[in-house]
Amino acid sequence: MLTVADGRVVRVRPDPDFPFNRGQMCVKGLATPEIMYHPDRLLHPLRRAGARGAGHWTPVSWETALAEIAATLDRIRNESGPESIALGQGTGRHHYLHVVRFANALGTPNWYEPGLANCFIPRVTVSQLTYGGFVVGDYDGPVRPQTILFWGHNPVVSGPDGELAFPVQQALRDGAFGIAIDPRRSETARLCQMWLPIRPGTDAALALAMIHVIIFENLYDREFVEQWTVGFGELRDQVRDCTPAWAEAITRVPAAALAAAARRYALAKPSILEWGVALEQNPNSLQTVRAVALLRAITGNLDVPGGDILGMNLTRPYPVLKDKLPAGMLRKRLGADQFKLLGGFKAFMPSAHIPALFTAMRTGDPYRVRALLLFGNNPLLTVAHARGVHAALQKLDLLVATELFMTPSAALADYVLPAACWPEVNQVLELPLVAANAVVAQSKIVQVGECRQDEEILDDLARRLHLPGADEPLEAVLNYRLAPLGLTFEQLRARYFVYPPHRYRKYAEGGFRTPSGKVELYCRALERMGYAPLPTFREPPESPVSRPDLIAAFPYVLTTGSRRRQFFHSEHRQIAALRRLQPDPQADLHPDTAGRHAIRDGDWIWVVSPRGRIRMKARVSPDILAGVVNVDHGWWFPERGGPDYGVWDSNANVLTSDQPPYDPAFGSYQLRGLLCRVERVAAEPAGSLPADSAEPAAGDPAAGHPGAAA
Ligand SMILES: Nc1nc2c(c(=O)[nH]1)N[C@H]1C(S)=C(S)[C@@H](COP(=O)(O)OP(=O)(O)OC[C@H]3O[C@@H](n4cnc5c(=O)[nH]c(N)nc54)[C@H](O)[C@@H]3O)O[C@H]1N2
Ligand SMILES: Nc1nc2c(c(=O)[nH]1)N[C@H]1C(S)=C(S)[C@@H](COP(=O)(O)OP(=O)(O)OC[C@H]3O[C@@H](n4cnc5c(=O)[nH]c(N)nc54)[C@H](O)[C@@H]3O)O[C@H]1N2
Ligand SMILES: [Mo]
Repeated sequence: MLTVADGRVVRVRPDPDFPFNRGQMCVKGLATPEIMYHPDRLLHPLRRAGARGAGHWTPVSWETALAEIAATLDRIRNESGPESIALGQGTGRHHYLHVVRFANALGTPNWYEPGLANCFIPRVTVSQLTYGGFVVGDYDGPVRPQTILFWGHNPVVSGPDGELAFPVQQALRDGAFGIAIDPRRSETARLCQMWLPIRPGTDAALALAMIHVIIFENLYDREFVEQWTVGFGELRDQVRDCTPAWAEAITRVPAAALAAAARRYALAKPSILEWGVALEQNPNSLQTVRAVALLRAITGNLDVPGGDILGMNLTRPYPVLKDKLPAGMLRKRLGADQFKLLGGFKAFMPSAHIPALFTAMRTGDPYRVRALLLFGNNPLLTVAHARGVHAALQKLDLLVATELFMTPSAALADYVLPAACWPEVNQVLELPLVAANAVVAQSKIVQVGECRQDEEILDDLARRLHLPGADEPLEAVLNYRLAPLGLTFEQLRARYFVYPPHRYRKYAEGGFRTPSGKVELYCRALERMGYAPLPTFREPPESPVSRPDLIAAFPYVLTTGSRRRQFFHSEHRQIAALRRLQPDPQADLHPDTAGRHAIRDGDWIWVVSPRGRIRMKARVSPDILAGVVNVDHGWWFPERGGPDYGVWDSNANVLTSDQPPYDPAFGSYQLRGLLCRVERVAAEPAGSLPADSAEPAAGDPAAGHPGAAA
């Protein structure tokens, strides 16, 4: 509930009658007025004055900015083809599909988002291939879940993709048995009865062993398996040797605990399986997500009350103008030939492969990418191998960033355009994402500065470039989506949300929406594309097992990016109410690990990977598997000023690599389960950094191959 006085939002509080958060709200939501009216908020379009990245800007009118940007885009598309113009956007924001719509209308296949291959697309695609639709936990139904298995997922803090933080805590309070598979005893794991600390990057092995226990101890749902699955015999053969002892040696999860978790999940039903992004940030993402996905099916927990339910898909798909992208352009999509489930015909939401796209910007291979339009994305912080990203952005003829705040990435732009914040935006939201069991109206209630919502900016550019669809107002798009509900956007605004009762076991009517009409334990569609039809485990390419040559220099396993309650990725570092909750970038390590280097809780440490080093504050506690180091991602320091805002000091993506091998289907790279070492930072005045802190540890700054230091 927003309180508005004199055209300003003065207070944001949770609505006790809203079914999704039930009168509770996260700290970031409560801080909305501070975000909206922060003195650093961008309020007017800016044009670069002087050298790129030098930090000099001239305020210009919208008319000037958009006319100049459109003219440059028009010239570039005529000279080099629309594929030389790329679009970048951030994670699932209101304007997400409008960016895709603009890209298709412009005729460029090259848009990206730093999630996708490394976030959500593997889960969505695997769900579609395996069960014919995306699934989410059923917390609001007539039956309470008995067991909740949290796998690489910390929804108490991250609450992602379905506003999960509150219903999850309620279900655990109501007596559901919680199991957490996580190298850290996360905020969620602390509410669980079982915590299985796992070596990062080895989740597929654990899942295969759980399937083994469930099949060979006869704990599976025989009736469901017989009637509603294909390939059970093949799956049984596949996991025959994946014993708990085999998995213990790989994952470090004790065999007995693993078996106990499998029994509990299979027998104390209904069970929800909450899976997180940790399963996708490794180069075996397809098979890791597949292995975990099959657990739901063999235990009969699909689309039952209190289990994992198939989405209701209440709205029509967003009109992204897919047919406007010329057929020849599909072949030009960077990375699409290789990563078929990311960029190919069968992909859920075809996009470019980020490493291929940034390489093309940097080197012109296989063709030049000359312009990049960012809509809510801070790639210097959120894309792997930040130094390569930096080199790529420097090469562009045109970089435009639409943003709430100046960021290290926006600071390199030619134009920076002020975006609207959420209370300044009209959209239709589906909750949860992709499942769309509910539909909510997001309404513009105030105007701040000259800020415009991203969709409007895109439509304005589309009109100037005479693109198809440009004349359709946003409201018409929203009305089209809402048609199945018999509502217009104005009517939805008046009602606020639609949340009908769930229909369970929808498959009983027409079968699952897969080629066989059943759950595909054995997936022929994958086989036809050249991918393994049954899940497999592969050791991460950079790990103590794969790279024994690196162990002496990099003895610990590094995982990056576990979410913190007070920040959203690279956002909010300038918001005092949130920054106060965590002033410094944090690295978690076990007392055994810290003890070897005389590191105490609160010390500043270097975390060093084969590609570079970052400075973090040590948090020493037994709530993490010994030998694992977990670092925050997204850190920069608005208070240090431009042009680079300390982007090289504590940025986890200085440590990561964008080099192969990738997941063969999605092109995912490794952000979890890399190698590192830790060192104490010698005493120094607070806030200052040694001059060499920006130096990469080894190799060519734009190379970043895991072997570069070997
Ligand atoms: N090492 C490592 N890297 C990671 C991850 C990890 O775990 N480890 N996680 C990855 C994942 S899963 C994701 S999804 C990505 C996220 O990557 P991004 O989406 O790029 O990250 P954000 O910092 O959330 O958002 C970028 C910018 O959007 C701006 N913004 C916010 N709202 C709006 C809006 O409405 N309009 C516009 N125009 N701008 C807006 C913010 O000010 C911010 O600067 O990061 C990925 N990167
Ligand atoms: N407050 C806040 N909420 C957010 C976001 C945010 O930035 N801040 N980002 C949003 C986005 S885009 C996303 S994708 C989601 C992500 O939210 P989640 O899916 O919950 O992902 P994370 O918190 O990144 O990681 C979940 C857990 O995985 C553990 N982990 C690390 N490596 C591994 C591994 O190899 N295996 C296993 N099993 N566990 C591992 C971490 O310790 C962590 O506790 O959060 C969304 N919600
Ligand atoms: Mo994400």
